[in-house]
Amino acid sequence: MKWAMIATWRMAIDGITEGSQLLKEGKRAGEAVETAIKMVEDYPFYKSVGYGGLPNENCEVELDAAYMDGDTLSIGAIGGIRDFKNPISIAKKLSEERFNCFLVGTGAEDYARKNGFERVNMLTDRAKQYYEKRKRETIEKGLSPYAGHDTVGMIALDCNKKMVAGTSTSGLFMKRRGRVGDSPVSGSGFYVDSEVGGASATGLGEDLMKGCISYEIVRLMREGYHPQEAADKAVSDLNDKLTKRRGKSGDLSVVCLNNKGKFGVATNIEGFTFSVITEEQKPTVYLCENENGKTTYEPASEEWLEAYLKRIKSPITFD
Ligand code: SD4
Repeated sequence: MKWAMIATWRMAIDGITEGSQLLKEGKRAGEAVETAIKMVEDYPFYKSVGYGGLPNENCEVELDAAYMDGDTLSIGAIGGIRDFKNPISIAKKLSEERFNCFLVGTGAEDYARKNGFERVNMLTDRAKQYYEKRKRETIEKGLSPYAGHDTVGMIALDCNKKMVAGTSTSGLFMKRRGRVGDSPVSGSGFYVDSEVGGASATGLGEDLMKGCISYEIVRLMREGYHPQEAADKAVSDLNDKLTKRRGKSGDLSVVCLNNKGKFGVATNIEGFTFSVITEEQKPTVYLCENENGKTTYEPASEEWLEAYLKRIKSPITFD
């Protein structure tokens, strides 16, 4: 196995298909991850990443992203950045810094401006409509504002055996201003070490961070666990721990890849999907199920994929 890419959710499939072209040409994992995540960030109908991402409770889009190089262990991350087009590229650039490589809010924006990153209003009319709708529902029906969230988290392995991880998200819909989740936090939203493998998470950041879940998966793989066993163990251990000590666990879903190109996934929810491509496997979206701490998955059907596209583009209705 020479190269591979895996990412959370269906939304990453076009990105990893494009990114894998670069890997096939012998390009680096970092370029593949940046290219792939930028595609997710730029697509206006993915409402939890980049342009079109859902706003915070003040109707401001605040974005988190991270990039990690599995050879050098360099990390770049940003939290709560507003109105820059491609958070993943800013995070990648920050990973070149010896100091000050994790910046938040106005500091991250100053850095992005000074380094020539493109400024764009990231709030779309559609995201604003979702906001108005949710605000009304929250007031009228008492719904929890914290619903709807999906981070793109990705791991790539290139032909030089280099591994890279990247994440990008608008975080929780209706989050407090300044709230940062797990996605830009090393060990929680992502971790990668080319000597072992990498992992990335999606779900409720507040709970994913309680278990440093991505680091835990890489640690288990280093101990000899197959990626699938490592993913299942990390998710079910954290799920059980949170349930025992706090009465419940939030959504926890992960993808991981080792440096041999073998992957694993795990989830404690219904409906988790992931996208994968390897030298031996064409780009595929899988739907996951979890029973008694074991995750299984099967390829999404054509009907499912069509219904997905229809759903994400359908008009927002107010009842
Ligand atoms: C966060 N983990 O900000 C992110 C959101 C997410 O699927 O991944 N949702 O907490």
